[in-house]
Amino acid sequence: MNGASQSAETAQAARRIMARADALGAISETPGALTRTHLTEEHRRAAKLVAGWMHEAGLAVWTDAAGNVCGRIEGAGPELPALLLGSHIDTVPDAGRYDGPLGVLLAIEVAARAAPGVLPFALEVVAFGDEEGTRFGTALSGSRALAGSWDDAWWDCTDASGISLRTAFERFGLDPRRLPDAAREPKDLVAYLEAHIEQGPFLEQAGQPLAVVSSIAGARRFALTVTGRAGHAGGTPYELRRDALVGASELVVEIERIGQELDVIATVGRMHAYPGGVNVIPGRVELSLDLRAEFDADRDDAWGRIQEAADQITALRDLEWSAQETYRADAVQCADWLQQAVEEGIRAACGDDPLTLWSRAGHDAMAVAGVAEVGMLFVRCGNQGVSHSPDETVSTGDVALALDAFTAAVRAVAERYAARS
Ligand code: HGY
Ligand code: MN
Ligand code: MN
Repeated sequence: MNGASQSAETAQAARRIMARADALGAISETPGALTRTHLTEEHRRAAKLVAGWMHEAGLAVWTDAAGNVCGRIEGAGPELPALLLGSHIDTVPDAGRYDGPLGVLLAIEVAARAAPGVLPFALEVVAFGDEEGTRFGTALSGSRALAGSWDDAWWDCTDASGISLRTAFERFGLDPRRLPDAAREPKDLVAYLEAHIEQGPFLEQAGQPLAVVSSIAGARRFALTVTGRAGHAGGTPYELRRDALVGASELVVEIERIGQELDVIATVGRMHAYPGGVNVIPGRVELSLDLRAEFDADRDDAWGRIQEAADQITALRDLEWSAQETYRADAVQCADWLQQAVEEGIRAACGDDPLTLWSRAGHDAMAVAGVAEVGMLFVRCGNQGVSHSPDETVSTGDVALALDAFTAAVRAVAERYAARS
């Protein structure tokens, strides 16, 4: 493993990473915006590009039974457990081009630097196909398959056009019956390291390029429904209205107030009023709720307060409300020894002591933690840390530092692992 001494090579590799992020960013199912979702033809094209780059880096490449693209170089002996590096290549709608792909591209460059037969473990790279869950609502499904925590209920999830995950799997050329083959054994994995953009403003505010990640916030997501009575916009006096949209709107503002009071991150990302006529009082509103916090207990306290608020608001307005939990992933701690290795890597690349941040965003590392210890490296986002937006940005200089830090972190993991063995 060569480190920061080859800054010319690092700078060239960083430019290659940025060019490849642009190439992936051009593969989209929505003209004029970047949207690339699970098991689409765009996913297939992106996976093919990534597989080719893994091959160029000298990795043996395959697609696992869940559609994740995988690559491997052997260590200093046959069939050694693998240190897994990776992230995802799917996106949210109208996404930025670095959320996910940057981690995959950094991992490929680190693997390309690792001479086969030298490390005390094999080195694997994985490009997960469904971290966001945009198409089927099945967040982390690719990494959950690898971790052996796949939920068979997902097979019947459908996309906006009614295609089930099962059908999409088969059309993609995958056999749902073989899905369990994607699961890895703990004995076959040393650990998992993921490099990812911060998706927040803290590194930019601190003037730092990289950070160690201490933990990943647990998230709970709900589909809420507020029900009133549809009516004529002209003929219905206020005192007879049971307006679901006004009630839902009052709840949305209260959700934000509770989140701020309890220091919990609460977001309503989607809200639809039905029947949707401009001259009809909405009789039903469906809205999403995404709740996260550094500690699960705080997140769950906020959910309790939000339920009380919904009861009060709907009672006063003669409305009803209901909730269905659609996603839950509890907070994950990054292993101390991996945090130390990432910290050592950042110090080797940047010189000074790095920041340590907890991740407000969810990551595949949350799922992989079910089968291996995990560590993460954050890379500064520009534009006040904006992400899940085409304004998402990173600098080539920070990517170069991230590559040297990630390389040195893998070397530090190898030293610690060899000392344990
Ligand atoms: O929602 C998240 O935090 C991640 O980007 N999927
Ligand atoms: Mn994301
Ligand atoms: Mn991501």
